[in-house]
Order: sequence, then C-alpha cells, then structure tokens
Amino acid sequence: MSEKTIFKRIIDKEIPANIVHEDELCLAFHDVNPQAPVHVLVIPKKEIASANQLTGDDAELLGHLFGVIRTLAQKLGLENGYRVVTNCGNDGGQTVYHLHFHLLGGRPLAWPPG
Ligand code: DGP
Repeated sequence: MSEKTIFKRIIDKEIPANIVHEDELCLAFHDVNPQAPVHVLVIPKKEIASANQLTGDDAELLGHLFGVIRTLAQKLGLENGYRVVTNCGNDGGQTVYHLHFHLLGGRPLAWPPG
C-alpha cells in the first residue's frame, strides 16, 4: 500500500493544522508557507491525486469545494477579490499529490504567475 500524503495525515488528525473549515466532504486550513496575507488550502477528504484525476463523478464534490471557497473568502475578508489555484503535476509545481485548491488573497496578485 502506498504511503499516506501529508494532507491525508492532516485529514486523519495525525498531524496538526490550523483548520478554518471542516465538513463531511472537505477540510480547509492555513498553508504552512503562505504566499499572501491569506493563503488557505481547501482539500477534499476523498483521496484524489490531482485535478488530472478528476472525473464526472466528482462534479458535485467540486461544486461543494467552490462553495466552501466562496464562503471562506467572505469570512477571511477578501472582498477585493482573490485567486484560486490548483497546481497539477511536475510542471504545474505540484508538491503534494492530494488535490488541493490554494485560496490566495489580501494583496494584489500579479499575472502571469512564474
Ligand atoms: P502544491 O505545490 O500546490 O502541491 O502546494 C502544496 C502546499 O502545501 C504548499 O503551499 C505548502 C503546503 N504544505 C505542505 N505541507 C504542509 C503541512 O504539513 N501543513 C500545511 N498547513 N501546509 C503544508
């Protein structure tokens, strides 16, 4: 059996995280290495390696995750806007192979990304 990812260990409460939201489908917590004044990760509890592994069966889950993102953006004071990012694979800069959405805000964010 393959090893648990760090995010699965956070879901299972084996390691701590600064959790800002939890429900039956997902978890959201502050990124350990924030790139903006607000940098939260929103992850499904379902083990999906990346956006590249999503299927039509995950449509409802994705809708739920984006609803949580919208609620958190409001709760965290991002009324000026925010960015949602999912890094996918090596060239995408993904380091943890458990699907996650970065919610970034609290300052103007440059475009294009590096
Ligand atoms: P990515 O490069 O898209 O796979 O982003 C992974 C993010 O996860 C990165 O911004 C740092 C964050 N991260 C990695 N390990 C931990 C951890 O143990 N706790 C928390 N809170 N964040 C972590």
